[in-house]
Amino acid sequence: MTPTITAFESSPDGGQGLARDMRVRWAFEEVGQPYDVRLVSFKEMKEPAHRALHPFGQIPTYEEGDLVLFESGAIIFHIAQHHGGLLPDDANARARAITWMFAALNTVEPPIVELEQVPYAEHDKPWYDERLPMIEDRVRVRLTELSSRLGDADWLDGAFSAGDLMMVMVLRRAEGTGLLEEHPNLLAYIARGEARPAYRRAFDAQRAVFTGKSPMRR
Ligand code: GTB
Repeated sequence: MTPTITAFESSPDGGQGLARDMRVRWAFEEVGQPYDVRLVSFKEMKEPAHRALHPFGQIPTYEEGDLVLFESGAIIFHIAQHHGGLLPDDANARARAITWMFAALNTVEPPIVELEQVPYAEHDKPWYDERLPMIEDRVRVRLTELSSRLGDADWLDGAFSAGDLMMVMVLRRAEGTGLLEEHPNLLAYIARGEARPAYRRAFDAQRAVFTGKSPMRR
């Protein structure tokens, strides 16, 4: 059965591939699993039919027969567990790749998302001028630590894995902050991810939604 995911009908990023359906699309492409996409508007996301799939009224969701999932991390973990290509066979290497998925989502992504949100959510607040550099420093610390661990390796732990897929997507959300440029190895790491054919196919598919050329628009 072909799984169906949800994505923004009109992504605020204008097709830059920053919304979280992109990482799920990339995972599908890496393992060679065809998928369908149901596009939802902001209004539809908050309606009962969508909330039955996603309690927080967000995208992405995943439907396959009776199974409904939400949370991009859980969806990608599910895909990786049921197909080869995203998690190593060796048990310890597999556990480490999963650890990197969690690290991307729980340790690296939160300060990056906060840095993205503070300028538009708090720019008119009296604390803004003090808070912004604090958040920037939090991101800087995490990027410095990650850069130090990656060193001159291609991927975080041996071969490319779901941990790298997640980390590359999380790092992409820091584009435009100027902070990634402090770490040429992280820029090269992102570029390696983006150069993968599976990434390109996923990117083009989400971009086609924005340009109105998607064959999967319903
Ligand atoms: N933890 C959840 C997951 O990983 O799946 C988070 C899901 C989530 O934040 N979904 C967002 C959403 O549905 C879209 S991806 N937002 C609508 C809402 O909450 O009402 C986040 C996102 C949105 C926009 C951009 N952008 O424009 O650059 C980037 C990322």
